Amino acid sequence: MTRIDIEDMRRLLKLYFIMGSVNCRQSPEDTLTAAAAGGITLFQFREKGPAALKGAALLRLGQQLRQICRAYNIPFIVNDDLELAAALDADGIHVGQDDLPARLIREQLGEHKIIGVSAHNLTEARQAIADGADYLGVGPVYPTSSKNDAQAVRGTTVIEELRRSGLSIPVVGIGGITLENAPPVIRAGADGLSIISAIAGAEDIHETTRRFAQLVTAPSS
Ligand code: TZP
Ligand code: MG
Repeated sequence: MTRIDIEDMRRLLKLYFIMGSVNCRQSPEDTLTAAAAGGITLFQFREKGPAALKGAALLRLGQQLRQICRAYNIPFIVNDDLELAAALDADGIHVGQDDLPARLIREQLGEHKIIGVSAHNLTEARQAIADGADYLGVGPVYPTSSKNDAQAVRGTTVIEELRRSGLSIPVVGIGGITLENAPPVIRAGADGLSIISAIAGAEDIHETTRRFAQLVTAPSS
């Protein structure tokens, strides 16, 4: 099997929902179901932090979320953990700069799995591309409280810089993105939005997701 097509990857990134149990106000299953019905295009299971599930409970939740993604035909990405990704038959994995290099993951997973890498500058972006990343997560665009060790806020400058430098790899903006501040992220050259709290913490997840979906498909965005 071959690498994901670059235009298919761009489409999947349009509304990329990320979460784990700690991010949810309702049950993770209900949260994901509402977001899936509202129009997310990709999902990442990111179970992090001191209260994160482990062992059998982690696997059980992963299996349930995996199943919801299957039902809605939404590809399922696992954050960091190759073993968990394999156990859940994930469609791909997302890694940060402190995780296993994308090159080694590509060697292990083969061509057909999606590999995403977090990049904070042009150097990291070029390295990830050379290593075989299918997409980059670039941020934090805005202040975020969903990641303890987040790097400095970049605004949209890194995304603009990547595009100015001629890098055409699919890019998703991440960090503090809301319905109000999302449009500049797309205008800067991102293919989509990556969101935790504005969806997982929303009063009405389905409606909020629907609005995000409208925003990323609107001709003016
Ligand atoms: N990486 C950079 S910022 C961030 C991650 C995982 C957290 C994004 O969460 P939120 O709640 O959408 O700001
Ligand atoms: Mg990581």
